Amino acid sequence: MDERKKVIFSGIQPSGNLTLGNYIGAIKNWVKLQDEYDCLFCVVDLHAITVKQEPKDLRQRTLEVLAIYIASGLEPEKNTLFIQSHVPAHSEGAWLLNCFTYMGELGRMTQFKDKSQKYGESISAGLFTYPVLMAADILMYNADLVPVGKDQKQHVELARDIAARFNNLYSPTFTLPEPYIAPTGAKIMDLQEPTKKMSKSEENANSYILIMDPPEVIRKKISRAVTDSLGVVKYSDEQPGVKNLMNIIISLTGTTPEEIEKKYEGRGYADFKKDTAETIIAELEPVQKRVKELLEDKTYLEQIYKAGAEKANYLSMKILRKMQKKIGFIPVSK
Ligand code: AQP
Repeated sequence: MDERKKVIFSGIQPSGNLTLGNYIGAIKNWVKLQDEYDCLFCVVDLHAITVKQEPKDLRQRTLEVLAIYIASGLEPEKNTLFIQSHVPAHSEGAWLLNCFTYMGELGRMTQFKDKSQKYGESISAGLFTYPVLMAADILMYNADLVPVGKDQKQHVELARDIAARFNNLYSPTFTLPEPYIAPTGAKIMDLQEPTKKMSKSEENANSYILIMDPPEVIRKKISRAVTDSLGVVKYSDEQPGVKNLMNIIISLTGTTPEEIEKKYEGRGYADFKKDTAETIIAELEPVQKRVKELLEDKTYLEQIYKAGAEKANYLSMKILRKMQKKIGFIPVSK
């Protein structure tokens, strides 16, 4: 019988301060998976530079993301927690995989289409090839499952196609990864435009809740969240703003849409919004406190990312070497 635990890989880019969308759609689900799977969680700093980053901010945010992982409940003893740029096989693997990926495939990626519209002429080639780097992240560990929000499903499917292509061309090398989309919180929406997803790089700060937002800011942002003029708390696609706030409560408390609808029957939106804000605050306050403590103990964080990189380097180099050999590169003699 195969005793090997299934492997999970996932990561978040330190391209901005993390939002409640990242927390609910990614980290909170990861925490639930850490006992059952062999997990690698990475701060994907190489991905972050596909758009312009201030070096000082990038450094600070990279450590903050690691601290958020730990503070949210990812145990360093159970998981491999590391920083992507500390493991060169990601970049090297991405180059090799680039040569097995078609331009047409990359051009069809929704995220690229969205972002290229946003950045126009000054779009980097990195943003175009970003899904190949993501494929390398996943394939360098032969990950079975990749927990992501709905927005990233297409990228995991591309990683699967690239893996299958390589396997068919040479011989079985990669496990074909599958996206793992959690049943709730798969897509938390923008508070101002609830038909688009909440994003950390959005310019309007009222559009998102940050994991590190203080309670008074959370209350203000939720009170300003766009709803509608119907005045009924109902879980309906016709009321995307209300539905989004309900989804936030559902993901954080495990309650059901019916229970929420019943609770606020005939009460309008004021109490509903107030309670939504308090639910978020109750969830985030302990995380924020722990993040601050961790950021004051840089030596501890360093220990974690060094140990994580050591393990990730060992695992990923084995697969990279295999790829190189199959492609026909001459191995370095021992
Ligand atoms: N709004 C969201 N709802 C649910 N899940 C979300 N994720 C992001 N936003 C939401 C999930 O968080 C993980 C990390 O995402 P990422 O930072 O690597 O990239 P992203 O998906 O591009 O996230 P952002 O916040 O929108 O970043 P920017 O603005 O830099 O592009 C992924 O699993 C993602 O699904």
